[in-house]
Amino acid sequence: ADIENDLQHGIEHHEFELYYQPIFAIQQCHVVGFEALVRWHHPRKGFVSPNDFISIAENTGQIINLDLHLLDLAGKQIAAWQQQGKRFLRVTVNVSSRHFASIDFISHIHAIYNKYQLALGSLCLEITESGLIENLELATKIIEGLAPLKVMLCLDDFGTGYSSLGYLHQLPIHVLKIDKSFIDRLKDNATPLVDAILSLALSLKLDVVAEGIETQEQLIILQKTQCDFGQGFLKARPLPADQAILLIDKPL
Ligand code: G
Ligand code: G
Ligand code: NA
Ligand code: MN
Repeated sequence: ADIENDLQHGIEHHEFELYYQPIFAIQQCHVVGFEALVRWHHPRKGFVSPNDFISIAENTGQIINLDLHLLDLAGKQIAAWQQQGKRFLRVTVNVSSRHFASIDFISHIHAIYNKYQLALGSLCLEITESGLIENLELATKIIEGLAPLKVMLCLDDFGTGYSSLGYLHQLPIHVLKIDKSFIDRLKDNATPLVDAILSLALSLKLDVVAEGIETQEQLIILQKTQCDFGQGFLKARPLPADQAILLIDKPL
């Protein structure tokens, strides 16, 4: 209940900040965008990790308001970078799959685009696979409603959830993010599992992001595959916006 009260207070008092972790092209390592990751500067507890409040917010339903607040922050930041003349970057925001249970989500996203005059394609939404299956029909409708804005959809933690193969081709998604647990196991050569995910993505015409690249060895292995994009502490951690934007002008 503590966190529950604090969450609402925190939204109203601007205690949440988005950090931005670069996503880069796997071959040349130039930055193509960022994943936004929330940080909570709690007045009494100090820094609170998302792991300590996202699941609580999911359970209380406050995740809806929190995510919409964070989407607004991301929209404001994207607009600021666009006005500063920064080159096109796509920002990926994590959202709860709960949003895909209500058609209202379409108008919320349209409102953010209008408010900040965002360029088409500047937003990507990242969701976990399990939530989408539960709402497949409505989720499809919602994603179609976002298509005029060229909002992209990325399936997070791919490979860890349900066996996705049966419905994957039905989902109007654009990007698969290979879960870090598969990247951790990359040694000597690309593992069969990563190869399988890559060929699946290729046949479904999905982009692939390898998440959690921590070693040069992992990067080199991935550079020998068809993987498009990477993300991980090897090249860059999540950073405050003003530090993250300094990384876009040369390869990481
Ligand atoms: O960097 P990391 O500790 O930031 O993130 C931990 C977890 O919190 C991840 O599972 C991530 O997907 C989730 N997360 C981070 N930011 C957000 C957010 O803005 N909204 C939601 N729903 N989840 C987030
Ligand atoms: O659930 P989701 O995949 O959105 O969570 C992303 C989380 O992974 C964030 O907490 C982010 O900080 C973290 N992360 C990103 N890159 C790395 C990495 O290279 N190593 C580790 N350990 N965590 C990472
Ligand atoms: Na994520
Ligand atoms: Mn992930």
